[in-house]
Amino acid sequence: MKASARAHTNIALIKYWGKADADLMLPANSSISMTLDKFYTDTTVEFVDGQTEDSFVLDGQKQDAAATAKVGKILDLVRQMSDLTAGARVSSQNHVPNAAGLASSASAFAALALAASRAAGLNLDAAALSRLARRGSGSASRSIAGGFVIWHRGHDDLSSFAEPLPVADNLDLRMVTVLIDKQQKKVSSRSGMAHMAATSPYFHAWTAACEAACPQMATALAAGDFAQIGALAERNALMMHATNMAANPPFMYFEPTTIATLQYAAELRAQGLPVYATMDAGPNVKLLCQATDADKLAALVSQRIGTQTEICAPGPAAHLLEED
Ligand code: 2P0
Repeated sequence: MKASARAHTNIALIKYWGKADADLMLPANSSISMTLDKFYTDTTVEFVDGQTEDSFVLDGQKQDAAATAKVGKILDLVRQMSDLTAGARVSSQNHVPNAAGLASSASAFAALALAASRAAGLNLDAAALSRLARRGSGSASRSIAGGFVIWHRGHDDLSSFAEPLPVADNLDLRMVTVLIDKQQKKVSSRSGMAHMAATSPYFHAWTAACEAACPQMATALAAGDFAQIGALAERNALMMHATNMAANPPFMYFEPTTIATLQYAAELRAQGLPVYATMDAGPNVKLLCQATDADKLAALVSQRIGTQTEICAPGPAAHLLEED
């Protein structure tokens, strides 16, 4: 009745930004991501006979009712699937430093889906785990798989899941995370994407562009075409931010240093260093490069922008940890 699991964070190359169904957490478009080796969440779930309530401890701190209810949504789905009624003790350790400016909901809900389902005696396949993680947070569907991952938009609960994408043997990508602001974001992903979808005249153009970009990105990954991967990713990220700037009222995640970093990436590229930028629902920038350039790029960016950087390689799929 107890299991522990580890899942890694992911960064989208073609983004999920807008829902088709907020209850089932179906996205408005398919998306593609890279799972990162450096950052992950470890979670232990134990269903306790006779316990009626769930409890949730994160990084040693007991969490409030709202955070426990989010975890409870996944636990309830697992209880339905396994005919369990017992409450659960959930304990998580985030190895996603706040300072990295990376979201942890993807790794958190992926680790929870795997640990909770195994603790309940279920043996879900990767697609079923991805669907379960999706119900907690959309991007978590992609953190069940390692390497490069596509989340198929689908049209219902069964058809919306993520799976690994084949990539060329010679493709050795790195993502350099550039810390620009450690503050909690002003507009959460969930509310930002809902507001954009409801008010931005670019919303339909955005989702159509993502649907067109996914097969192009899959082809570029399979071919090991780094320049095409980078160009598609950078353009997709900027397009996502353009949809937000066209919302009513408009909002944006850019800080002055964000722009400086984007411009520096373009400058380095013009000088012959192949690097492309992406960014998510916050001001931090992630730079895509080839493994051979990663150390040099991280050093140059730290020097010019004066911020902390981390070099990430493709990370593994979510997996069970040894029992205590
Ligand atoms: C992504 N992001 O594809 C996009 C790009 C942020 C920007 O997925 O409401 O935390 O829990 O499904 O998954 C962040 O959104 O939102 C996200 P919910 P989630 O990575």
